[in-house]
Amino acid sequence: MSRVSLSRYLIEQTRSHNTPADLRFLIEVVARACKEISHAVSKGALGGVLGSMGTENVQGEVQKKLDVISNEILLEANEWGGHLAGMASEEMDNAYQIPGQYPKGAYLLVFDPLDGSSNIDVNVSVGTIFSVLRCPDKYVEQTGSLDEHAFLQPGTEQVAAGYAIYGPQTMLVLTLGDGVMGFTLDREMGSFFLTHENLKVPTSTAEFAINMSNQRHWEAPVKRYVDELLAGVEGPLNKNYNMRWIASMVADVHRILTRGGVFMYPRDGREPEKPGKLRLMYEANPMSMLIEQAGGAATNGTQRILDIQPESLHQRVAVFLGSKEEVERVTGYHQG
Ligand code: AHM
Ligand code: MG
Repeated sequence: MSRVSLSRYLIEQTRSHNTPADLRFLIEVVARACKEISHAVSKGALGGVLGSMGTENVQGEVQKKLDVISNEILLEANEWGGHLAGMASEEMDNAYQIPGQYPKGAYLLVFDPLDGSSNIDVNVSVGTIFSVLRCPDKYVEQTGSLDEHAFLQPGTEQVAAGYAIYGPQTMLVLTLGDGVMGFTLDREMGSFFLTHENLKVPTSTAEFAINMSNQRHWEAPVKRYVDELLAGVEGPLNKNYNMRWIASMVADVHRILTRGGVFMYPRDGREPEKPGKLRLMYEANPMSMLIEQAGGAATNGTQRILDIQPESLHQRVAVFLGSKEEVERVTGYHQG
C-alpha cells in the first residue's frame, strides 16, 4: 500500500474539507522548518549547538543556542511565502513584522520554537509547538506595522495547531480542526508520512504527570487531587496510578495522545502573581486544541483553556489537560 505523505494528506484535505491552499502551504513550510530544526537538534555537540547563548528572553529565561537557532529557522522559512501577516514566538518580546519586500497573507503563526529546552543538553526529547490564527481583516489591510492585538484571540479561533517532537523518531502531530494526525519523518526520504491516523485520548487513565517537587507550593484543590492519586486503591479513587514527568510538554502531551494520562502545571505559591508557568498562546492553546480534537479535555482549573480571552502575547496560564474523566475531576475540585 502506498504511504500517505504530509503533502498528499494536505491536498486531500483541501479537496474534501475546503482547506484553503495558503493554509496548506503554511503547514508545509512549518513542517519543512521542523525538519531543519530536527536536523540541528540531532547534531548535538557535533554541530556545536548545545549550551547557552548567555542571553535572556522576555520571560527572563536563559536562552539556549538551539532556542535561538530554532526561532531563526522558523522566521526565515515563513517570512517570504506571502501566507502570513505576522509571527510571534516565546523567544521574541514583540510581534514579528513581515519584512516590507514580501507580500502579506491572511494568517498569523505563533510558536514555541524549542519547547523543553532544559532537556537539550541531556539528550532528552524536545519539540516545536505552533498555533495558526486568522489575521482579523482590519489588520490585514494595514500597510504599516502589525499590532500585537491582532494575535489576542481565544484558542477557539485557531484554524490549525500542532507540534513536532524531536525524540527517537521525529514526528509532526497536527490538527486542522478535524481530528489529530501523526506523521513520522522518514529521514532517508526527507518527508513526513502519515503513521498515526485519528489519535484519541482514552477517557480514563491510571497515569499522571506533574512536577512533584512543587507539591508544597500547590493550592488546596491540586493537593487534594494528587493526594488521592497517590493513595491508590486505598484512596477514594480506588485505583493505583503511575507517574511520569519528562519536563518537555511536547513529550508529555505526546505520551498522553498515544496512551492517555493527565498533565498538570498548576499555578503555585512560588510566584503567586503569575497564573501558572506555561504560556497560553503558544503552549496551552495549541496543545488544548489537539487534546480536545482527540477527545480529551483542557482547563485552567476553572475554565476551558480555549475560551480564555488573551490579554497579552506572553500571558501564562495554569494547565490541566488529557483524559476527560481526570481533567473533569480536578476541575471539579477547583470549582467546588
Ligand atoms: P520552555 O518553553 O522554556 O522549555 O518551558 C516549558 C517547559 C515545558 O515543556 C515543561 O512542561 C515545563 O516547562 C517543565 O517545567 P519544570 O522544569 O518546572 O518541571
Ligand atoms: Mg515551552
